Amino acid sequence: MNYAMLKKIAAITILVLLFPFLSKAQNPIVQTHFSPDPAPMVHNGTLYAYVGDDIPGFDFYYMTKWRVLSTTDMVNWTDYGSPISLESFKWARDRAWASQCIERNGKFYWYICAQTTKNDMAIGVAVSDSPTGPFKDAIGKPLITTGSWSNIDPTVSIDDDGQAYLYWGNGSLFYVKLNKNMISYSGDIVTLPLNVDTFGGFRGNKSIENPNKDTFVEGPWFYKRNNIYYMMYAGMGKGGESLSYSTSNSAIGPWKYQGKIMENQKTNSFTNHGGAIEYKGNSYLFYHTGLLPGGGSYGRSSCVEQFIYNSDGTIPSVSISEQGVKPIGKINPYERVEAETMAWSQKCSISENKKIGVYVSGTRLKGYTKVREVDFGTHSPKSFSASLAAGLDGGILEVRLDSVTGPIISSIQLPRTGGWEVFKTFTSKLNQEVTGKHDVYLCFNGQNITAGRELFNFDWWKFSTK
Ligand code: FUB
Repeated sequence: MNYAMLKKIAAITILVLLFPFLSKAQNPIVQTHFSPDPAPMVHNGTLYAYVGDDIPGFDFYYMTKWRVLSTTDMVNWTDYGSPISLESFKWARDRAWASQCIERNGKFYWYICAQTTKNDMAIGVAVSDSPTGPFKDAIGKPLITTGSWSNIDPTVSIDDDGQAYLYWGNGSLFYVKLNKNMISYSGDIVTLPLNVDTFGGFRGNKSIENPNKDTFVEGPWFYKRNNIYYMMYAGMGKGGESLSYSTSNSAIGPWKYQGKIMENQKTNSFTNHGGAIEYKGNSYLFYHTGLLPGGGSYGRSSCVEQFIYNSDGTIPSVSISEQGVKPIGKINPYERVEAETMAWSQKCSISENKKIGVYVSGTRLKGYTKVREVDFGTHSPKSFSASLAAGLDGGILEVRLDSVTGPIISSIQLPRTGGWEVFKTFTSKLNQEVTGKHDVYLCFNGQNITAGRELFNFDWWKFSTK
C-alpha cells in the first residue's frame, strides 16, 4: 500500500469516526456566518435571536452589522439576514457591538452600541413594526452618549408597572429609566456600586476584592422572573469571561451577587455574552463560543442550552455542549420552507437581495443543509419542488433522508437559469414512499465540477402529495 492510499484510508477513518458527532451537533445555532452576543426575544410564539456579525481574520473585533434569526422548535433556525448595520446610524463609524431588541405596543426597539464619529462608544436605538425589520434609527442620534468607552452592551426590560429600564456597561454598570416612547429617558444616569457583595467584585482591584476573580466586566442581561430581578453578565473567569449573575427584589437594586452560571470552558473565545429566556415552558441560556471552524475570540457564534431554575429561583451551573437543546416542534414539508431554515449546514452561506430576501448561496460540492423533525405524516408525498438559481449548469440538489449518506428520495439536476439571482421552480418525483418524522438533508452535488465551484442558489423547498 502506498503513502497516498494510507493517507486516504486515514482520512476516511477519521470522517467515519467523526460523523456521529458531527451529525448530532446543534451548537452553534448557525454555521453560515459568525453570530456573537446573542440576545433572545419571544414574540407571538416565535423565539428571535438578535446577534452580531464577527468578521474574523483581524486582531480585534471587526463588526459592521447586526443579524436576526428565529425558531419555533429550538433546532431549526431561520435566517433573516441583516436588517441593520453601521450605515443605518449616521452617527456610527465602527464597532457594531452587542445589542438587544424588545417589543412595546406593537413596535420593536433594537438597542445597539457602536463607536461614534468622536471615537467613543454610544448606545442607539432602531425601531420597526416587525421583529425582523425593516428597522430605522429611531432618533437619528445616540440615545446614550457620555464620551465614555463604557457605553456598550445595552439591555432593556419593562417592569410590571410599565416602567422600562435600560442597563448597560463595561467595567462600570449604569441604568436609566426609559420613557414610555422607549427612545428617550428621564432622570440621571445612575452608576451602580460594583463590589464583592453586588457583582462579585470590582475590576480595578479584583485581586484584592475577589480571589476567585469573578467581577462584573460587561454584557449585562436584565430580566424579571417570578418577582426576582436578574442581572446576568460576563464576569472575569479563568482564562476568559464567565457568565455570572446577581439578583434583586427591585429593578434598580440593591443587587446581590449569586455566583457563576457558566465558567469559561475551553470556548476558544476570551469573551462570553449571555441571555436567558423562557420559551414554550422551558428555560434557555444563550451564550457564545469561538468553536465554529475558523472562529476564535474574534469569530464567535451563538449557542444555546436548556436549564432548570432551582426552586428558590437561583440558576444552576450550565455547561457548554455540542449537542445543544432538544427539538420542541416540527417542520411541515407541505408548506413552503425557506432554504435558510436549517438545523445545521456545511459548505454554503447566506445572501440577501431586495427582490427575494434571504437565500442560501455559495453552495459547494458535498455541502448540505439539514432540517430536523420534518413530519411527512401518514401519507407519502409524491413530488419535491425547490426554487433555485444557477449562473452555470451542472449542479444537482439531492434530497436525502436522515443522514448525508441516507437514501436519495428525490433530486433536481439544474440547467442554467439565466443568472445567479434568476430563481426558477423545479419539481421532481419521489423515488420512494416517505412517512413519519425524518431529518431531511438537502445536499449539494454536481457533475464534472471542481470542488470550489459554486453550484446554485437556493430560496425555498416543499413537498406535495400531487
Ligand atoms: O462583541 C463585541 C463585544 O464583545 C461585546 O459588546 C461584548 O459584550 C463582548 O462580547
